[in-house]
Amino acid sequence: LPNEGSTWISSRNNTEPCPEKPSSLVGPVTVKFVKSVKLEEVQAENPNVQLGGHYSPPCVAKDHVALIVPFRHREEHLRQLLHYLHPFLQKQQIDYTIYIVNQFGEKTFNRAKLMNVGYVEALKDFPYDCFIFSDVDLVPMDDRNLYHCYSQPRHFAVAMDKFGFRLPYSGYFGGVSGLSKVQFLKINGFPNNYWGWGGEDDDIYNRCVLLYLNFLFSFVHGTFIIHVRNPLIFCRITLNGMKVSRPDSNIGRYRMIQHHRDAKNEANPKRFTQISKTRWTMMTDGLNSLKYQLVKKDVYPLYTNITVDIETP
Ligand code: UD2
Ligand code: MN
Repeated sequence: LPNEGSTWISSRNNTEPCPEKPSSLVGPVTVKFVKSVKLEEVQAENPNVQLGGHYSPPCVAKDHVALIVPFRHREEHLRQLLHYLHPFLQKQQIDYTIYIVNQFGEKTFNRAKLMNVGYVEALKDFPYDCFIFSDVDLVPMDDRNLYHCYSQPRHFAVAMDKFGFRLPYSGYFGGVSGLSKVQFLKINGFPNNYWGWGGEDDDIYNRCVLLYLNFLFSFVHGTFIIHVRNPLIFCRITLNGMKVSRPDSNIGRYRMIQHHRDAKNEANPKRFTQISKTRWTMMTDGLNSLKYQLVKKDVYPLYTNITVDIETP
């Protein structure tokens, strides 16, 4: 692994910062899931990707991105994702590594907890400052949708084919999202308690905006006076307030590989009550309460695999 003798070769003898908008971008890219993909082919097509699924552009990138994918039994989807994503990210001149976080065993799936594990384990390899969380079955259709971090938590997958290329509701945060390390720490990471399908993305959305709402709330209820009298508190709360940022819907376009609901990922019946309580649960459920057993970590040519036992509800 990179921190053990550092096997990654930095192409940064160049000290030029990467451009805001690389000239290699073309806009819409064709995404078709027709033939099945072989990993050897993807490897041959991407000679500049280094062991573990790492790439450094020939310029100094703004952030170091860990791209984290929650995973179990979706091998064909993973091959498609790697086939499209590696060329996409290199064209964008992103400094990145792809992490596949594979849930060990056959118990109920937990997407958000796997993403927390990805965050913690990636940081053991390298001091990443940006984390992008992506479903394994979502492929971006426009290379201007830049996979780096923004001044606010980013929701990338705004226009998916399965929702008629529109945002299904204004608080939607599913599919692909990205937070800087600072933003991720502010919200105590993601929830660990959403077992099965659904709700965890809304909880994450709540975590991001509640800090902001909490500020407005105290503003309305007069605590604001105290905040004004005590500029330290005022500044702290104001700075914590976050909003979600998004690309234009003509740029944030995605195709999802069609699939059925997986076994052991049935809809979580508790999700509605859970979402209504984020405000009270977020500071005790998250990164600070994360427990798991690492089963194994392997570096493959196109990605780093983390197999993890996240136990059961
Ligand atoms: C939607 C959201 C997703 C998440 C989910 C609710 C879209 C495109 N995505 O996905 O972000 O909020 O609802 O939990 O609307 N996975 C596996 N193996 C499994 C089960 C899940 O690898 O057995 C992973 C995989 O990365 C998959 C993701 O979890 O893409 C989400 O699961 P899904 O694709 O079955 O759910 P979907 O498409 O409704
Ligand atoms: Mn899906």
